[in-house]
Amino acid sequence: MAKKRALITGITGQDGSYLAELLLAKDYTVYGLIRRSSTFNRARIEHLYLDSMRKDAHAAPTDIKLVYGDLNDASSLNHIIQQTKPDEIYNLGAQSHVRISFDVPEFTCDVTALGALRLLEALRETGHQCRFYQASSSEMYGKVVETPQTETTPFHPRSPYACAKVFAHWITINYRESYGQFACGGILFNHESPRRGENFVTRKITRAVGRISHGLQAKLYLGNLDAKRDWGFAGDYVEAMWRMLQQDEPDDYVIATGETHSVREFLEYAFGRVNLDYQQYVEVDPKYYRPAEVDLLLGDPTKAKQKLDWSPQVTFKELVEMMVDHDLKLAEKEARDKQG
Ligand code: NAP
Ligand code: F7E
Repeated sequence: MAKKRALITGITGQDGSYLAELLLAKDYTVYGLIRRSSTFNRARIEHLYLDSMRKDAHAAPTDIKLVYGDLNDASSLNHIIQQTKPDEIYNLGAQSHVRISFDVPEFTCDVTALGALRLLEALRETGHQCRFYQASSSEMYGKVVETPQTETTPFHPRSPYACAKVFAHWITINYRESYGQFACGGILFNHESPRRGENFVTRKITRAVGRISHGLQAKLYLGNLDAKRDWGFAGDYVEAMWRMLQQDEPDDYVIATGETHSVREFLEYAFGRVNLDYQQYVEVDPKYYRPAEVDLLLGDPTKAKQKLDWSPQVTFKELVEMMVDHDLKLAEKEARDKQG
């Protein structure tokens, strides 16, 4: 049987890197869309990319290829689809930072909302048949109208990012209904890992725990400590994305743990891991507040459990420990390098 081919947008991001690993382990040929950057930004996938060039006869080669394109550039998407002929497309590319989306709303919508449309249109125009995954988000629930949130909970987005995701989600459904496109929306609640971007709250906290423990940082400045999120592990969540595209019929699914915790609780666990009291180190800086906040998210993953046989494997406590332990090592190295 011919190898399956997958195209991942956002391959340089947290989820893209875990998904690439998963698909390579399943013997896919993986194409990753990368955009031009003035600095090298492939740290999360470097190990995979270097593996693919390894000459060691004993090492299994990985089949990953990076192609230049941009979600803001329709012609590049058309070209890449014709060139790579994927069986599956995972659209993970986005300007994904909620607070920053208030600073760059137009750019955020261009990439995050219209980027999805451009990809779907590229499929329609080229006539290329393939399965499509859209990275939808729990941020779409925003000012929640019910708890827990399910696939049928109405959306009330609270940021330009969330509004863009609502558009991308609905245009995905629209192309499914209008053109029979096999297109799925994965409504993923927050998921984190040691590869999480350092300006998201979990990683900001665990990086600070590492650096404070090694005397590299004195204080941690944060915004709203009372916000509650349903936090899972990114490695578990990319498995759900893949499972959605292996079903007989396309559908939308909530992917979540079914537990919610406040930023404050995250702080307690993270600083507790190194026997420190977070209250001695954390200060609130209103510059991290958002013009409109999402106070509480809690997902109900029952449908994913029943139809995809998916459930999260890593608990909240294990996730915090995994991230803190990783960032302690990173800080240890930073401290060593500083000493020369
Ligand atoms: P991330 O780490 O911020 O990665 C975003 C990716 O999108 C990066 O590879 C980035 O490339 C790429 N990108 C940005 N602008 C682009 C453009 N114009 N053209 C092509 N690629 C572009 O995000 P993540 O946490 O992995 O999340 C993956 C997806 O899931 C995103 O769509 C996010 O909105 C969504 N999501 C995330 C969560 C979560 O909790 N992590 C929850 C629900 C949904 P560069 O490296 O070049 O910047
Ligand atoms: O904020 C509060 C902040 O930026 C979580 C993205 O992946 O998940 C992510 O969006 C909470 C918010 O994630 C700071 O106000 C306090 O209530 O880590 P975050 P997010 O906004 O939930 C969803 C599902 C996505 O789809 C997004 O792409 O923490 N908070 N103090 C802070 N947040 C940040 N970033 N920095 C602070 O200093």
